[in-house]
Amino acid sequence: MTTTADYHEKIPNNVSLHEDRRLQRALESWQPNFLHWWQTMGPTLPTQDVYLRTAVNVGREGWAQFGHVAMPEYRWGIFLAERDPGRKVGFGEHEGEPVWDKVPGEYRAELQRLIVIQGDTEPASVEQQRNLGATAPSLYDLRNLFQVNVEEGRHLWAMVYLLHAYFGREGREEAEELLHRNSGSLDSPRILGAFNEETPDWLSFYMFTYFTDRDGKYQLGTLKESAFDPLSRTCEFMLKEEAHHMMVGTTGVDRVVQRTVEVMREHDTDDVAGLGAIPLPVVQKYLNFHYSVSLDLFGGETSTNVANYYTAGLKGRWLEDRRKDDHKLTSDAIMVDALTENAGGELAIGQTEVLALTGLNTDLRREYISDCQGGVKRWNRILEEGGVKQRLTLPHVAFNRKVGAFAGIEATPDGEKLSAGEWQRRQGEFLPTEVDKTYVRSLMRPVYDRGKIAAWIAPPRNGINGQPFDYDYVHLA
Ligand code: BYC
Repeated sequence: MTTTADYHEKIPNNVSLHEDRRLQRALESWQPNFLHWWQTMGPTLPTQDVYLRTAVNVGREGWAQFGHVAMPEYRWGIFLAERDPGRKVGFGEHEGEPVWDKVPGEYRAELQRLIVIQGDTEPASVEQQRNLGATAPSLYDLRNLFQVNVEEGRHLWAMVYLLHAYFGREGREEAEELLHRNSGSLDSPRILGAFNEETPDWLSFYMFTYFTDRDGKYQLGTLKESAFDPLSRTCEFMLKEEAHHMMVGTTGVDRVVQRTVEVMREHDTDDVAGLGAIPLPVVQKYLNFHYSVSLDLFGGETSTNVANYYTAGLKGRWLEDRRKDDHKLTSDAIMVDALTENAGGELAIGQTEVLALTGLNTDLRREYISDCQGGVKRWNRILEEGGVKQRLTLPHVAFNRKVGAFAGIEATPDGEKLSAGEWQRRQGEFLPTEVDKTYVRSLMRPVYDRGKIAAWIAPPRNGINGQPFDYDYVHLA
């Protein structure tokens, strides 16, 4: 069982931090460094307060308390989901054994690596989004941005807690490094590619929260299966918060598409660029970019790392307990995307059979892809209901990949292989060009009046926590 949350401590928590003075002191000495990082690398727009959801405990009542909060005073806490005392390892060679409360020595390096990679993404996204407040399309959107930011900060706390509590001096050093690497830095970048890309405008932000936060959902879903119980419980609780981030992305793109359709119909034209809306081909190019860099986040199609993680019980599959197999996969096979030789001896986009264990990144990426289809279906429904004939699509898995089987080739969004020269000539058809980005940025002017919205996006259908759209979600400084 978890203890009741202690919200009066310097670091709110439900892990009985006060019972371990050394750990408490170590985390309390990391806290000012975190706050310094937040002040220097976090949101740049000065605010008095923001209508935020704060987790004060993990139960039904506790994890979503709403109120106006001055952001630097947000109570970033450490909250793990309730412990299930009978929980057993669900897969791999330890299947059926009790889960672990401590880190087994033989898996220490691997677990630390997984936690560091997860932890590295959280502050990275805050850094990527730090300037967006200056161009928010409404107070509602501004509040959602800050909600996402403070919760990514809390997710960093979640990983830092694990590093401090279970990985000794090395863990403490890694926790420091999480504040020293920075998104896009040439000297010390963030670990994964997508987290070094810019998020310079709100269309990028919605695409990021739809596609890249959704990678978070799937990666956290596999770490929730972990035999290392504190990691599992942390991820379970993080997933609750993650749902809101994806809602921001899903409905954000909904609203962009909605507004574009309205302007297309009003003026009876597809060419809405001069009319203050975002043309559908530009939306498609942004989608192509964010989807393809997010596919890279799943690693290679085949990976011995992932096979080892699974066999050891460190990282499971998405919804492991619903899989109808032996949960060991030692004699199973899976088809994965690959470059194969065609009859003429040329490399072609194809598939190949590999051991199911080494294909686990592919298995997870496929779950993710089918989830992503849901958004495209939804956006296309808006197009259909608006009476326009264009449709959005997810590009082919080989398109614009920098990691895995297709990293060395170029392909169109339809999956047609291109030579390097053709790619150079044609990539502006598929990915946002400087002209597209400049146009989108030109639309990004802040709208900070209550109940008002920028002209390139439709208002949301619902406000936050039952409040109306014209609520005072943010008080600017
Ligand atoms: N960029 O064996 P492979 C989130 C490296 S998002 C750069 O295929 P593996 C969030 C890889 O490290 C979720 N490098 O990799 C979202 C390896 O290096 P080494 C984040 C990459 O281990 C929005 C080599 O290439 N959580 O929470 O099977 C906002 C060979 O690769 C990349 C996690 O990812 C890349 N994209 O799979 C806020 C969970 N991909 O060992 C938050 C933890 C691979 O040769 N991480 N490499 O030096 C993992 O599960 C795995 O490490 C990965 C990679 C899925 C990332």
